Amino acid sequence: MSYIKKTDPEIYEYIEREKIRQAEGIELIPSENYTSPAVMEACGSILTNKYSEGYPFKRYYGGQENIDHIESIAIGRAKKLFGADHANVQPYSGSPANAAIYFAVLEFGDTVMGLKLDHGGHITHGLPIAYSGKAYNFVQYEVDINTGRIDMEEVRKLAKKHKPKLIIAGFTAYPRDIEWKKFKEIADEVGAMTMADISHTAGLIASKVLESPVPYFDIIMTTTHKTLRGPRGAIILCKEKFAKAIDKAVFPGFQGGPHEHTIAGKAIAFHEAMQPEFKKYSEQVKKNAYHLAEKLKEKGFNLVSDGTDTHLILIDLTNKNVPGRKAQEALDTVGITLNKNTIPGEPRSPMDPSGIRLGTPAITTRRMREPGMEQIADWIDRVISNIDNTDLHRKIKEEVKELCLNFPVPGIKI
Ligand code: DSN
Repeated sequence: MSYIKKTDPEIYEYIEREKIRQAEGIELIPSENYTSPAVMEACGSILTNKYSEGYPFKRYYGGQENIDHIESIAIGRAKKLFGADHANVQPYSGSPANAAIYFAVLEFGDTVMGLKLDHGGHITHGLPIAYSGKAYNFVQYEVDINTGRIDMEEVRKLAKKHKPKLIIAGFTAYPRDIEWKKFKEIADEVGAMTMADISHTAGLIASKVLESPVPYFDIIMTTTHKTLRGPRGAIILCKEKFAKAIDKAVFPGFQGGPHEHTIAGKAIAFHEAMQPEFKKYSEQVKKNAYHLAEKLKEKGFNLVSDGTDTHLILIDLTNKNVPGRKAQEALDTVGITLNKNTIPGEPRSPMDPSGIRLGTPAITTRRMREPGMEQIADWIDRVISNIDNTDLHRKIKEEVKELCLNFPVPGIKI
């Protein structure tokens, strides 16, 4: 950071502070992780200087003799990691990737099915005020309020009624396994295409800790920075018959020049994810989430769907009489970061919902194990049970810091 320190001390100061926040606090936001120093080197490399509109060996600018190889390696590794026919590694992030997929296979106004946002879906899966919801006719399915799980018979009924052209599965706040094969069967019954958004679980799927949609689904996308632990970005995978349409939709349909420094970071992350160590990591992410969920339940927390099959836990705080925002803010003060979240059938507002969402990808990267999960459940319980006790919060902050210093964050030395 010596150059930043000299050139821009103001920004340097905030990066330093953020470094300390990351090292001394517990990161439970389920969509966050600590990427490796190798990935960060690529993202901060001279590759950021280069324009490379087009695809490997078919570009609109000169000087591509290195970039073409980097992007080809990234494509080859993405295909191998997920067993896909085709990969596009250029999407800047999840939302542009999803918009490009719609642009590739739909006409504006076409009917699409996606999970409703407050039931665990994503803004790009048809939220009425978002681009997806405005450009396409989204029919939103829901989870069963009583079980917190997707009722596949309801999905089938809706599909038969609305005859969507595309069915989306894969979610942002759904703690349970997804029945990919059943989604595909329903799609086949109504002649719909299938799209999986595996942004949250891609690392667990790549490690075969969760089932993959790749054998069944037409198009699969994922961000690369969550359980996959790569740089901030996304990729699209698809069956060969969609390859041309997807590539055309990403560039020039939706994006201009690809970010080759990030693409190099993606290639490195895919290589890391193919190592035996990453499989062990993914297994532990799932074990930690299960253990944390069980400990939270013992302390009287109501979990949506009563548990988790993944890295993610959604708590309904209604019985604790503490709204999600207040819980998030109090936990922030002790150095435990998570996010307030809507619960299925949310009676409150998205800015102050009934729940909180947490997960284990980042703490597992720090090598925390089951005893750490017990400690974290205990802190969450003490903070939420004593929501206004700032003296206790100060004491817990010190305990959190002490534990964190025994579990270094990759790439952070303090
Ligand atoms: N923002 C991501 C998440 O937190 O799940 C989804 O885009």
